[in-house]
Amino acid sequence: MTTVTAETSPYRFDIATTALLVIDMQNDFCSPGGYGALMGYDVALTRAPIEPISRVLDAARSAGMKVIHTREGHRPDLSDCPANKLEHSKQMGAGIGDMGPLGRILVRGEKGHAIIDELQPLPQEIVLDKPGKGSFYQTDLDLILHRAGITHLIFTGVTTDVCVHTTLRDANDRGLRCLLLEDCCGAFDPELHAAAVKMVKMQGGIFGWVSNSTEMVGALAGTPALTAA
Ligand code: C5J
Repeated sequence: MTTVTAETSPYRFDIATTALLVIDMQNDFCSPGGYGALMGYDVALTRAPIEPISRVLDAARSAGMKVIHTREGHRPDLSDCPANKLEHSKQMGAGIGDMGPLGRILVRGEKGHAIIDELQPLPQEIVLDKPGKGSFYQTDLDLILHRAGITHLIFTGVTTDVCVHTTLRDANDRGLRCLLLEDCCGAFDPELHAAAVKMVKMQGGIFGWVSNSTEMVGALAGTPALTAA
């Protein structure tokens, strides 16, 4: 059992039944010329978590923890892109499927859709493609977690208020014990990042626990590594 100092109480987990989620650290959200930047947002805000995530990833990999990366995006024919989402993106001047500096916006296989170079998945790590904000919606995440016996999820990625929060709330409803690492998440509006973090902690931790990369790396450093059976 590993314990991390967290709000609103210590977070206790076993490496074998815990997964690290790295949500949507894609060029479309984190790089100049991507979807977020084309909507007019500052990607410095979504790049801020790269270094802390990288440290947590290293520690989680060394400990033998399961790592799952997600990517938001759509099929090239946009047949899995709901009309409301498409319309909204066009209103924002960054139409899904339109050509941008990083290829077609939020389309699978394009440079913008790819995970940023700094956080590239290892070959054995799961990469989950999702059409929505939540990572459970129209994906096999639930099946993957059940099959692996995962009961605890550690949340990192972007954006705190949208894809991270939607996934965390859904995971909480499914009975998973969720820990958000606040410096490992970022949003296009710092106030919304702070509010999203605060929401997790309301009512004594209504959606889960909140900690940070330093506490998590420290906790993992003191935990014997899980070796493959
Ligand atoms: C958004 C996401 N913000 N990954 N997607 O549109 O949070």
